[in-house]
Amino acid sequence: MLGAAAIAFGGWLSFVPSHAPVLQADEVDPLLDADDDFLPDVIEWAVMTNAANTDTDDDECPDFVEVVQRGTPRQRGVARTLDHEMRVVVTAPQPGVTGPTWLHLLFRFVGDPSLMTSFQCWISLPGMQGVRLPLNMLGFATMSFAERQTAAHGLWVRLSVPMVSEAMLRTLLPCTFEAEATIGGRSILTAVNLFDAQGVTSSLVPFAEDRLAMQSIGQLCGPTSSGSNRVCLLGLRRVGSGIGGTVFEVVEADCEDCNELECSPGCPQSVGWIFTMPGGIESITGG
Ligand SMILES: [Ca+2]
Ligand SMILES: [Ca+2]
Repeated sequence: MLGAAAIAFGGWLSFVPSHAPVLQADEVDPLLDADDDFLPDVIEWAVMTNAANTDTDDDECPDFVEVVQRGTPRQRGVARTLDHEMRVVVTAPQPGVTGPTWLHLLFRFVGDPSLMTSFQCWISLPGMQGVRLPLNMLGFATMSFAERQTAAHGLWVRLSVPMVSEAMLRTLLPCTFEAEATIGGRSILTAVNLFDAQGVTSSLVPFAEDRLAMQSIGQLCGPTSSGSNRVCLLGLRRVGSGIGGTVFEVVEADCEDCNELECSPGCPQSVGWIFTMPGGIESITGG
């Protein structure tokens, strides 16, 4: 049974399901949320929060809020203003595990979801600048919907949509998933750039004030691993802009131990790398 928020989305999302997904008893829930903080484990991997801690940096601002605000949930800091928020995240299963990639749309509403008066989500490719490819080219099936009303942090909504396998998604790389909405008069653009980083499908994730991390979208080892992850923290310099977005050069790349849940994928040699970011860096960091 879908809630009022899903009904409100019906006018904007063409892939609203007619029924909830059904899992077999012996299947592992691909959207398992071990710490019940409203972020499935697969998302926590991709955005580098701790799947066993609802507040990774222990600053009393929940992981979900910091993630949907496109903030830095691994760095303690002052919480951003309470406002409508939206973020898009793409995840993949562990390497070698059969299953779809997922597109996740995270929302935080301050008030009724009907405040959302426009919504669009599309894919951009560097070779087709300015063209918005429809999402249904990636074969959406039944999606998952969840909502949680909180006392202090608004109404949280998550739409998770299974897509093609990671192998098929890789044929599109590099690509960008973008979502644009107007909620309560606030215009929000959020994007996730996907790259092939030394054979690993990765995206750029806010990490610190002036650093983005290159993080794999699929969990590279099991959650019980005691290994640690080395991610590449990138310093970027804007070098231009065009119809396809803002062009950045990687001017610094530091290998850093990052997430207690992860193991080492190696660090890409990234300095000098130039790429285009549709929507600009604000689409990733929230401004
Ligand atoms: Ca979680
Ligand atoms: Ca926090």
